[in-house]
Amino acid sequence: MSDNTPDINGPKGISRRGFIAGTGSILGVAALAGRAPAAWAGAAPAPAPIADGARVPALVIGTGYGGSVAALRLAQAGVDVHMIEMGMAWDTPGPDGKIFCNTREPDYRSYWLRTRTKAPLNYFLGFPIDRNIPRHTGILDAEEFGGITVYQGRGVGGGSLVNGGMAVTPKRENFGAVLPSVNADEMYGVYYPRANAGLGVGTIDPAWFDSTACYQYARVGRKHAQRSGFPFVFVPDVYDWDYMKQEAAGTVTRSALAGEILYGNNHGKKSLQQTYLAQARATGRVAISPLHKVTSVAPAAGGGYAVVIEQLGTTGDVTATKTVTADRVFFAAGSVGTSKLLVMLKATGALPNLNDEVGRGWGDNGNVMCGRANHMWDPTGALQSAIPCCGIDNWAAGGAFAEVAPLPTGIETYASFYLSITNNPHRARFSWNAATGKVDLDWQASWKQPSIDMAKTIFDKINAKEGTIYRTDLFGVYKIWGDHLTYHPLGGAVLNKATDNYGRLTAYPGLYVIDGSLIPGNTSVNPFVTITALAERNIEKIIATDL
Ligand code: FAE
Repeated sequence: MSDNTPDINGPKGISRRGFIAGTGSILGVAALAGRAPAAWAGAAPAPAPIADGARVPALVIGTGYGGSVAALRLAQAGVDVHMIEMGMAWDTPGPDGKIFCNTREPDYRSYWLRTRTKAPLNYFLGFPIDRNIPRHTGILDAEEFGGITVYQGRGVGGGSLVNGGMAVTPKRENFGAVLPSVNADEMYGVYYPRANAGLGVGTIDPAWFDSTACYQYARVGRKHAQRSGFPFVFVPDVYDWDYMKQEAAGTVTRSALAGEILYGNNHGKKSLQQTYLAQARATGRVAISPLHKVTSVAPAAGGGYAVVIEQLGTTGDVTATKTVTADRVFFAAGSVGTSKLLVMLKATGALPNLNDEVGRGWGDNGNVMCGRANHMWDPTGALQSAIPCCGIDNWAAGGAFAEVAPLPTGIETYASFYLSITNNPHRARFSWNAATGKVDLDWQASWKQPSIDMAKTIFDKINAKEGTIYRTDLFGVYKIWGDHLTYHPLGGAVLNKATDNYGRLTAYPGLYVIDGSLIPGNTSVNPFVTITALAERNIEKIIATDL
């Protein structure tokens, strides 16, 4: 078993205070499997989740990057923290002995409360590949708004459970546009290095890259980029590169090389469960309630904030409603989760004094996908590591940074596949819809056109040079662009606009935002290192001045 095997709640690791405080995920999987999961046999009973009527010094909504940084640093400063997470704990094997299911065989674990998968790449050779699944509190949420589907991770670890682990620090010359009100010297001198260290970021061994079969697709991507004169860059990742070498050598259980990624990696990836959250656990001051969803935050009569929480069963049913009181509340529910909560709380009168910037400034990080059809003499390989390791940088000249992404189908496809991050200027707004009782997002499908145009500055040129064409069979019947989605929601509670310059919701002392909703729509590269670094910066200030 690798060092990276999730052991977050193993018998040896349970702290006296209890780290994972929920049991719903365990019961749900046991019910489906028809037997008690092996990992829990002989383990100490799971501690009770947060109790109705509890009072806590700090409550963190969400267990993604922002929430994990906040919890760790608060705990290290001596503050007891309770984290509330709507998704499952992801610490218990299913009937197949694995915690996470494979991208090629999505099952009940794959999607958040859907009866049919909604794969980002939903066609192959022109045929739809989605399939029916049991409704379950699965790991990947494909949340649909009018003009865009937003993919997000659900569970203890947030997006780190489902993402590719690409850990990219933006180029310094681009930072002024990413976070205009933040001191770049401090970020590049202190907080980016701190975030990269905390996340366990590393880069592929270039010699191994040049020789391993599993990155043939990336070498083809490099060759094509360079022949068209584009800068090719290696991209750091949190995957354990030594573990991947052993996967290729056949000495350990395969994860990246077995197509695991979108619905979780059983080995090799250092998700937040292995990094920030493991460190938080070690303090003995952090508890987590999985399958608990925050639905309201409002000033409490005796000071602090009353937080209403729904406890969920694994079919999404509400099994209990609790009200707890927190001296401080950190909104870390992700760009969409935090924005939806704040917009709803302002509109419905729970937090009426939130300012009018709340809900604004949301962007998709300019995400757009496409594939290219290579010649038969240019195969990309049947064995493809699911973890991307390189990109094509045309940001300055064309407004696009393209990940050379895998198509880990297990067969030779002769396809090159890319996720581009582009400098799309459009920003959307979340607003409360009283008629439906839901929060809407006014993103328009047509707003992806600038992203397509920017991505074309790379791929039209490569196609012309190579004598190749776009694939038209990956997103529908004769559809070139995957322009219906984003993996990188950002904004909705923008720093220095909806909050002060450190994430404080100033109308309500003790309320903070500390996740991707602070970033105004684009980071020029993959976002989680910037989300982590900004959280490190902000929590340091908050601990120094507010506690
Ligand atoms: P996030 O990680 O989304 O955490 C928010 C947490 O809050 C989630 O666990 C939610 O379940 C939970 N939550 C939401 N609402 C509530 C509520 N009301 N009550 C309780 N809990 C709640 O937020 N980024 C990269 O930099 N590199 C990559 O390679 C990369 N690949 C990606 C691939 C995929 C398929 C996806 C979906 C995303 C990818 N991302 C990648 C994006 C990255 O995961 C994302 O920017 C971060 O996870 C956002 O971090 P936050 O802390 O903002």
